[in-house]
Amino acid sequence: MKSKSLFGLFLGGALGFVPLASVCAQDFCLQPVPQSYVGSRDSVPLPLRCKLQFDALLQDTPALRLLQELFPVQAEQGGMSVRVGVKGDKAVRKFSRFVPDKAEGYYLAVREDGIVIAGADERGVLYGVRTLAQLLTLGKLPLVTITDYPDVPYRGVVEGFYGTPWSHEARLRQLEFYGRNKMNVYLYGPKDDPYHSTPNWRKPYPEKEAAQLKELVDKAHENGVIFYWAIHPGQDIKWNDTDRRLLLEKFESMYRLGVRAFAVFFDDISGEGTKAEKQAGLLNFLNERFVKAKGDVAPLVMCPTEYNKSWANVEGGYLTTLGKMLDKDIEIMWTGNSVVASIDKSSMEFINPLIERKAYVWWNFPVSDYVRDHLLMGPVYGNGKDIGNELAGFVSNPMEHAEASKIALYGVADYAWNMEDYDGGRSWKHAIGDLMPQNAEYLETFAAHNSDLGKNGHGFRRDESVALRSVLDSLLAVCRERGQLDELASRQVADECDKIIVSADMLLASSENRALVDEIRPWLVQFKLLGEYGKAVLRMADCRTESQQADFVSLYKHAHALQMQMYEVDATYNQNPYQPGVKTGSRYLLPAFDALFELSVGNYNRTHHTNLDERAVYMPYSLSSTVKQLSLLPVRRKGKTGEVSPSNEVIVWQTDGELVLSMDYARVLEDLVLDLGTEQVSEAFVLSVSRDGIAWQDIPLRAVGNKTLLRAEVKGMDAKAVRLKNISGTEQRVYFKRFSFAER
Ligand code: 14T
Repeated sequence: MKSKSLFGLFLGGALGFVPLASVCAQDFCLQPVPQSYVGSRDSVPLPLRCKLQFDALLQDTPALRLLQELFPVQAEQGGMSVRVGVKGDKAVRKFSRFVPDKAEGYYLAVREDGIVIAGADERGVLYGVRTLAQLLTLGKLPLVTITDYPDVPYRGVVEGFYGTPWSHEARLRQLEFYGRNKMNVYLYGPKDDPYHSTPNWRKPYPEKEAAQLKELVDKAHENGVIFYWAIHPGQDIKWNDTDRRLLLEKFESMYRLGVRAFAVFFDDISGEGTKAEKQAGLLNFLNERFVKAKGDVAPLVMCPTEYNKSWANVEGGYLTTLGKMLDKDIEIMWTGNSVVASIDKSSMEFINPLIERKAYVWWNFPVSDYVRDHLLMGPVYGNGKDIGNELAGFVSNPMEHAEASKIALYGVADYAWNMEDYDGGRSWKHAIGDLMPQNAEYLETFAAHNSDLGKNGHGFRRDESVALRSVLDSLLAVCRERGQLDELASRQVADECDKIIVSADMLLASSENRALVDEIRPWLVQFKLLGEYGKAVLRMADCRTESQQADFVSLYKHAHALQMQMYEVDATYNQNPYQPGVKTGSRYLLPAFDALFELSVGNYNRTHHTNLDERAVYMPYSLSSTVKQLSLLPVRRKGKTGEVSPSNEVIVWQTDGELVLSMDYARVLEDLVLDLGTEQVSEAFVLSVSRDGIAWQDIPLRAVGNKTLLRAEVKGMDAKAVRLKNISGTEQRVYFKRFSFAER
């Protein structure tokens, strides 16, 4: 089917067929890109009336309802004939041999005398109609033959992040979006829904929540999306008959709401719940007693406790046991080589043999629950395009910002449908055009500079500001060498700053996609300030002549005022307890502007023997650690308090491993608290303070209340550095929930 494209396209060119590229140009693209598209230059006027021909079984299906929406006026005579059906149906029997022999595949032909849509199954028919709907948005209907099917059987989204769950309205919009983009799965598993997880997984939903879930189930069905309801019972499950029964009852209550697909998540738990034999026993029980017994329930999906290679203890046998014991029709999720990772051939070759089936990939992108001050709005890239055959499913874990996540989700839909033809940059542009057609140019500018995650515990980074990066580099290089601005580079950066300001204003004022603008508003405000700051520092760096030098101090003050406003936005909005604040352009733009600021002030100070503060970012604390997982954690400061950003990973802390927080000069401490999530900390670890960074004094740790929070008696001490060290002589497994301190 693939090789046709090239051959068919070249040959087609001579015969008047147009290649795929022309149906996927700037302005129009079938989404997701079909496997095979053969078109001619000819088209017919959009049919106003049509004569629908279908078998009775199609009567009450989403495919037919959509078709009736597309052609509201039906005609017995004179209209265009539209034949539609599942392979084998009478209406499309003549076309059986053209239908791809793949689940959810379809054959769509538009001819002068009529349209044919023949699906391999019911969802295939719906997808054929979806593709036709896209063609109908063109001014004329092109004469085409499309043969299409997905590379990955299950494609979609797992709402599995920590943080504020999506709103009901956001979910309804998502389900429509998945339908339009041929995604067939939505796994409902928000970590902060108490009825999904501990403490309330055993209880049925209250009435209001239940009614909303039912509405979601119906919406999913109408859009050809399988609504998976997931449960996360592992933190306190008892491996006994009572909990088995309670699980069955909960599933029954969800079944009554219309749910016909279930998942069980065992991620991010510790203790009894993590045992492979017990998990497999329970899942097989549910498979037999519920899924099989009902007969109309989709295959079970489970998320294992060791859900990525870096946590997989192969000798320990957890995954092998699941692979052997779990019924073969139960899907097993997998995030790749680490929690957040690109998925490639070798990652699939590692996991599939272990679990004796194709892994169902849970891709942790664009989830931002560990970098909540950033927006991840860049393209989807980095996953292998040769793994279509190794996957049972590919689902994306998104941001708590539902609309903003759609850029990445559009890319995931495109990728999982047709990997070989996937082009991340192209898909990204089309996603933006789909979200805000009238403001695409502005949204693109915003998204281009809001892609990276910043420094984070998972070490996962994304490209950002791609088009401007080399310009910024040369601007800085020339400025460092010659103390002046490269004119061309400076003009390009100034132009981009103008675009940034205009984009922020246009988006802030736009009502084209209010839900999106509401989600990203603080970042838009910050973005505009960033553009203004960029222009201000360019003017500072441009002050060469004597007369201009007189202006320098006022330009300096303006840049400083903008720095303060950016600090204010960062300290005011999005104040979640994990990564509070609002970061934008943080990978290249802001650092480049800060560097330019510092260079200019330095130059000025030297020539004028002045003492203006050269620091663009005032960050008195820095962190170093011999514990690998801690060494990447960012440190932040707000007012007089500082903290190391918490991690939700289990930290493997080797003996003698230490974490050192250093300050620019000795400061008087007021308080210091830490929480490693366990109670044995005071024996295994020692906290020390140093006033010079050389000699250390050990400080006792005392429990605060009866929890795992500890306080160090540091009040009034001079500290240039604080150190936490594992002195137990053995490896410690702890959490890193809190490490914060206050200065006097
Ligand atoms: F189930 C998994 F596949 C998974 O990825 N679980 C969580 C997920 O809910 C979360 O959104 C995602 C990104 O933070 O990563 C997992 O959460 C973690 C990751 C950790 F490294 C929870 C604890 C961790 F230590």
